[in-house]
Amino acid sequence: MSDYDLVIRGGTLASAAEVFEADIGIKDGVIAALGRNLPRGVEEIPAKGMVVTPGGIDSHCHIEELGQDGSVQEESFASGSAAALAGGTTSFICFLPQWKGHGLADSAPGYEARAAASRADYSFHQIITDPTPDVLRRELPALVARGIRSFKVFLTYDPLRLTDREFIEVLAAARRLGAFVTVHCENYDAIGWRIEALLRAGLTDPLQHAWSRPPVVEREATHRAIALAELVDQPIQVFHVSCEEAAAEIAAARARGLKVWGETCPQYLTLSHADLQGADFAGAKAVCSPALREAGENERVWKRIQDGTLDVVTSDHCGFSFATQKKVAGSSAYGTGTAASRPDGTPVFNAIPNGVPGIETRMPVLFSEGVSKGRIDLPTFVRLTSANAAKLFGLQGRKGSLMPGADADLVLWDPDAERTIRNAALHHAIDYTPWEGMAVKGWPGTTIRRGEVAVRDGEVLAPPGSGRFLPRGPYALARPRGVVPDGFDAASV
Ligand code: DUC
Ligand code: ZN
Ligand code: ZN
Repeated sequence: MSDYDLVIRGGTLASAAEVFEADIGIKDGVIAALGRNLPRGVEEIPAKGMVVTPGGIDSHCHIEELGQDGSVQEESFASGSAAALAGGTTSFICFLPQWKGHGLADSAPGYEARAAASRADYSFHQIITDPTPDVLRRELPALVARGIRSFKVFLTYDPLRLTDREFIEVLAAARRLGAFVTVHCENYDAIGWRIEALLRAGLTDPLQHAWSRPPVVEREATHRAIALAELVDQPIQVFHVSCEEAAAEIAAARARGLKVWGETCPQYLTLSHADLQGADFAGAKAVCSPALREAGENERVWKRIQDGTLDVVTSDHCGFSFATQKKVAGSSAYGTGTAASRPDGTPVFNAIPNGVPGIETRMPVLFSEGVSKGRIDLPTFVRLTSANAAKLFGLQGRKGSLMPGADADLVLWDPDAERTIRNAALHHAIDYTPWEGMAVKGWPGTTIRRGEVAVRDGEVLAPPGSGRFLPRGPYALARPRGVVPDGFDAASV
């Protein structure tokens, strides 16, 4: 009888630390051995000339979220996870909504059951919009006990944002529970003030979305989030850093020894104000928050990847189809909530739902723009797309690793494959991609999830419901430093 169910033979393996030639032996869904000339497996996949990386972890994506107004995001767990796997992502962390005025348990009923349709493995960050004493003292401990060990808070968006006091209460609850906090950093009042002035001036195009929330708005909120996390002594990750000004705040905090991390997304590495313009309202396709910046900013964000300040790249996949949502006045939690339309029926900039679809293109765009163009090496690519997310969110050892004992989540890349990104070939439910027509070098041909071939030559084989929920237990990185002002630990009383 063979030692292995599957052997990936002769690939160039890229881990978070090194690149080396070896076979991978897989047994019962986990990596059993790495080495040269492993004995034959029941199944064999030749990988000579291929680069083999851990399967991606997309630790920030919005899938099938249920709005308080009864709306359901178009991207379902079945379609979003097909897209994830086709792009090399084998696990993702999406969001459990909390509706304002509701507890956690009675928000978005049935959401976890919907997630069970996923083809990729998955976990949740709990969004907290209404941190009542019952949520903080009763519901959050129960949630953490179920393995949902990270929270997301917004410092902007009307139905979602927390005041500073509420944010502090969430940080303190996370500290007591050994949970991790992720933060959307933009200044709510500053954005509101700019929006009103832009509308008064008759400036309503998609580009004005960026004008309504310039980098200083993100920098201020990033600084404040870090300061409040320091006050409470709670580790945080700043989500979707779009500009040098915000990244510099994170670098300064890390230099002082604070437990602060920064994430960015392919849109902030490749797109700019130019993408917010164009005929037929095309700029709406690139409306997301934080907003895209002026062209030179992309390279400054790359520099913050290269110096390690930004150490995770996620998609922030948040799909709204162009024809049915972006182009039509309506309201979304991810907008400023007004539904005003212009004479031609297109919405004013602040009524365009915020978000871009990118769960499938995240890894190929980063591989091409990063590895193939020489901006980053393969181990950095692995850290950015899986290994660091595993560390930050309590999945280390299980996911994002090529070490024996880890789940056999693997991607076989043809590093020389040249493709043009076309929405028609993607698997998501959204009617466009902001990377339409982009030429990329390097493509994920085969994706293996827990030892099974989930995607072969672009064909998704993993059925809906084959993904597993990933409960997350306590881990060192989420522990506080033990440094509080005046030695008084206000969170513990
Ligand atoms: N930003 C987006 O663009 N969409 C979803 C949420 C967010 O913060
Ligand atoms: Zn956000
Ligand atoms: Zn998001």
